[in-house]
Amino acid sequence: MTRAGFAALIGEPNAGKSTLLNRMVGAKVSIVTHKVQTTRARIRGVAIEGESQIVFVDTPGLFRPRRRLDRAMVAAAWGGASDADVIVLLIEAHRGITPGVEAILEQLKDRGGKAPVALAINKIDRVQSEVLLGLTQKMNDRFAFTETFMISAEKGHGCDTLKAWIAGVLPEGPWLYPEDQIADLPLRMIAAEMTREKLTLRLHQELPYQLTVETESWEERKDGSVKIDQLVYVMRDGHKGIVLGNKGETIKAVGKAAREELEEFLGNRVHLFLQVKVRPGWLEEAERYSEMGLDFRDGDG
Ligand SMILES: Nc1nc2c(ncn2[C@@H]2O[C@H](COP(=O)(O)OP(=O)(O)OP(=O)(O)O)[C@@H](O)[C@H]2O)c(=O)[nH]1
Ligand SMILES: [Mg+2]
Repeated sequence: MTRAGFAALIGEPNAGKSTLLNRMVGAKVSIVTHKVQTTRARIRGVAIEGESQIVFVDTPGLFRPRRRLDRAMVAAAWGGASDADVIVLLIEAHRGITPGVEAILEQLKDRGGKAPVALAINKIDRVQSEVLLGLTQKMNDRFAFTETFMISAEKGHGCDTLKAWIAGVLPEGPWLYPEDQIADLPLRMIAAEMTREKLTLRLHQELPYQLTVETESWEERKDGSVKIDQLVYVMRDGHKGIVLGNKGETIKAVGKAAREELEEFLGNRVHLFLQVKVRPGWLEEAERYSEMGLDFRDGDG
């Protein structure tokens, strides 16, 4: 008897959803940074626990959207939750019940789906254990969670217990993916995300939110290596200069870091070519959204 289904990870930006997905899958499928709003679309990672196949759905953080991109991201996150067999709400132990968490709880109540909702208090490595009891109590007073877990997605504490619980509540049925598949995301998109992660880590302030990366071409060569061309879209000339850096040193460092990670992921040599393009209106272009795996129309209104 096998089980299979979707477990959506939701929460505020920076709660640790992507870190948890990667830990559950055992590979880096979703990019992680210390900045908010890193994940932009729904990213699926597949994990096996006993007879269960768990398809973890990493989602963009839930926050009050302003721009079209924000709205599309938040819609993708709630979409991930509504399709799921289990929902895991991540909150940060050291931040507690923020206004953002309150807002998510209100929406969870309104949406009233049938899927069990678990609470995962993440980053427990950052607090004294006394804090956790009170937080668990307060959260459960506000919402009828099926179960509460205390975890550190980064250090791994509590993650096995959470995984085993999810495996047990998934519906009975055949597995959804081949046994050896760990992600459901085109390689070209994974590659673009890796570059975007390196850019986000290196650039300051608002710039990472105003750029996007797309894989233009992917060519496997006879010697087994892969040639990848990517475009970095920015909104202004000034941004292009910042992304390139003095004598091109920033883009060079970004390209090197992304290439190394891609080589590890693919187990092949990679030749990565990055080009920066100024495109003032990219945030309003439907094609950019489909490249990101987002629905353009979700950004309307
Ligand atoms: N101390 C500590 N840091 C953590 C833990 N889990 C995640 N982090 C850090 O929190 C930051 C955000 O992690 P992400 O996994 O990108 O968070 P996210 O929820 O996916 O964020 P968005 O994609 O922006 O919504 C990163 O710097 C992580 O290293 C944890 O258990 N303990
Ligand atoms: Mg994320």
